[in-house]
Amino acid sequence: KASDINSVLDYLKKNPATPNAEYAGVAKGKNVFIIHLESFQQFLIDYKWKGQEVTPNLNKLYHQNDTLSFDNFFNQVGQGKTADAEMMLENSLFGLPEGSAMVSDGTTNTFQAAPAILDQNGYTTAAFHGDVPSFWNRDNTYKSWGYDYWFTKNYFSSGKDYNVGYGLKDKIFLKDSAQYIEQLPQPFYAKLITVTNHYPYTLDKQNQTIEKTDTGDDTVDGYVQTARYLDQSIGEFMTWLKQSGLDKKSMVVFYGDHYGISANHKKAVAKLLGKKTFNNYDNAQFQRVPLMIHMDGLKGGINHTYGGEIDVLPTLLNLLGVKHSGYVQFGTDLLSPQHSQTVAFRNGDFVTPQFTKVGSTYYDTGTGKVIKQLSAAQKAIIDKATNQVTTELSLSDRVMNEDLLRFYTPNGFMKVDKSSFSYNKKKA
Ligand code: GP9
Ligand code: MN
Repeated sequence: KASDINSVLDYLKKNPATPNAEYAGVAKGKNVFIIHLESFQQFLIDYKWKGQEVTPNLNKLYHQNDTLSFDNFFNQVGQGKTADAEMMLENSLFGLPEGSAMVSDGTTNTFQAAPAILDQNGYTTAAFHGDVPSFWNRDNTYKSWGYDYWFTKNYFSSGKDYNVGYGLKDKIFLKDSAQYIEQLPQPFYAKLITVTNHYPYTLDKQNQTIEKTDTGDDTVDGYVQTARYLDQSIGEFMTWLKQSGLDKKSMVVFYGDHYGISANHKKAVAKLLGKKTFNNYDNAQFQRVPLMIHMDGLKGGINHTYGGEIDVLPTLLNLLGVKHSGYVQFGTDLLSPQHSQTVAFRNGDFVTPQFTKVGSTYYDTGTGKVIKQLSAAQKAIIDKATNQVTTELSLSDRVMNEDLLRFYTPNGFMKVDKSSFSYNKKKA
């Protein structure tokens, strides 16, 4: 019922984080690119195999002065994988404990998502993906989120060997997307969802430019090859961006959506990382994914703040100078001095700069040692973090399950009219 949103609003009001003032509006009016790096984990950054960097283009971006890079940024997805990442990135709402919220609620729920917010701030909004429009119910969800355009499969070239795994190969996909992007009225918000670096990490011979790793685990060893391919596609994309002149007028955000190698492959991962073992603590740390915000003139550097996918939207809105106080967002600006560094995983585990919780075990995040006996002071900190994590997950679940945003429209926001969007276009 309508009043149920009040407990959510009360909680958010009592736990504010004032956005960083120095960075407020530094990207005002810029085009925004959201580049979804499929299954891309942070450990790949600067990772070398056979003496070669696996991802030289992303490494370069990571270290550039005008890139704000985060090295303690975690994926927080559940079963919804890519869909959960998208939900968090563009709504600052968590995915659900089971299934995918985009599938169960994307069609019917009311949202106050990034595309709608930016559309109402003068932006054109478009999403791009080289797969069918309906995967993860995107074709319906994106209407609820207010995307003006949804470019998929039928908009792009096709041919023998153009596809691998879940869709169009990234290089073709990004190249084909460019011709549409150049026609978008500016400023635009464009999300590009890559797919080649997806399990089971297969790639045609002519695109393999680095050897497979040698862990002997078939589902792991192709990962560096598809990651290298994705990296090259990003390199080509950045070259285009420069040639088109859009680099001067745009902010480009890169993020990894979730792990590429699951905890089922402990032995192989230990080998990749040059470690003897790989335990639950290591696996929690292994959930780091890239978040890099690149823009001409941006005061960048490697930022060590702990945060996760839930925090991206408030961070970006602050950079864009778009007001978002009063919005139902469970994350906070990563650059805010009051940003909470407790990173929730979907199952209630969490990581903070001090502690890592996996099930009923607590580790020292710095050393990886199990804390056998919690001191009173440690217990107090952990109880507080646990409370925060369970409260935020359950409040977010209520918003999703009970469609609570239909009862609340933030000041200055106009409810999205889903029926005004139609993404149908058949190949001529
Ligand atoms: C498919 C793709 C994959 O369209 O985005 O989703 P995932 O399997 O990573 O959740
Ligand atoms: Mn994914």
